[in-house]
Amino acid sequence: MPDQVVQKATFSPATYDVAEAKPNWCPGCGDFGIWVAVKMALAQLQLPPHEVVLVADIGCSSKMPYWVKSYGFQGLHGRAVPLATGVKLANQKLNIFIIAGDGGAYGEGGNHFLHACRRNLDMVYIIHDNGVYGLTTGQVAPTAEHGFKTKSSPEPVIEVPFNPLAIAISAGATYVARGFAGDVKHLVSILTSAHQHRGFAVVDVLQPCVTYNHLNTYQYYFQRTYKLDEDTSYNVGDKVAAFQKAQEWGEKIPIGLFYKADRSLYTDELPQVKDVQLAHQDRSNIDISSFLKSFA
Ligand SMILES: Cc1ncc(C[n+]2csc(CCOP(=O)(O)OP(=O)(O)O)c2C)c(N)n1
Ligand code: SF4
Ligand SMILES: [Mg+2]
Repeated sequence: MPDQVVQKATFSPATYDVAEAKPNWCPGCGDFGIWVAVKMALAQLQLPPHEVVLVADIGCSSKMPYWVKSYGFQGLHGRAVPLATGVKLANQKLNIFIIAGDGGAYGEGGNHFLHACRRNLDMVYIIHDNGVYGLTTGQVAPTAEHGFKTKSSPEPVIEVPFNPLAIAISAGATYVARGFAGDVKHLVSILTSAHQHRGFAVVDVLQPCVTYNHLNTYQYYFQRTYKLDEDTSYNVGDKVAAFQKAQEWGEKIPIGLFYKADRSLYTDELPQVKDVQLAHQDRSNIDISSFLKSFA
């Protein structure tokens, strides 16, 4: 009998399709491009669906796990990071992608964002940056440009916009990038390298909301974005240069990898998990009754 050849499982973007359901985003929404890019990146990385967890926030963008065949978990608005932290601490073998909108990530979850950057767990944070609270019909989000008007804020925005990349770099994120939902191929390469990075990877994605944001349109970004990766003189290890680059916005908007650094993971040093992961620890003989009694 000839030797049996064990075929290695191969995954294509279709592996992650959910046959029963199709996304209900508005036609033309940038969320479609990001959804396709996520599935293409998972395939490129050859990640088995049962080893992937999409931990989502609340919002149009955060509906993505409904339409990706993998594990999915949706929490409260602004609270995807702590949920993902719990999942990662329990089982470091899982490949975690946090899916959130700019409102959840930088507004309601802004504090979690800062501390996740300095904590450095091994996961990818994908922020759908559309400048508005899409699901609740277009109120201004933290990245909305100065002077931007919406129906809920007819007076122009007074604040300067939140700068996610500069803040992530200053707060200690070890991988900081920007993609564009209208350039799926480029976004796939960012998401793939973000996952391959050992540490907390922040990927802010420029995402046109065709219904509520008539300023930051596809055309707006097509005219302005350029690829940082094509500038051979740019050094992704130079933190000061990355911070400076993150200030560039207007006539020209860089996309690509801004900053990358190596630092030990939170889980490398956390005594409870550094040798044996929580998911694989023996829980059969744990008696918590005296602990519970202490609350009586
Ligand atoms: C704690 C809490 N506050 C407010 C809401 C209402 N709410 C649901 S989605 C949303 C805005 C979502 O905007 P964003 O996070 O930018 O995602 P998008 O819809 O733009 O993708 C808000 C305010 C909520 N669900 N929970
Ligand atoms: S409201 Fe905006 S973000 Fe939400 S699905 Fe429609 S286009 Fe997309
Ligand atoms: Mg939004």
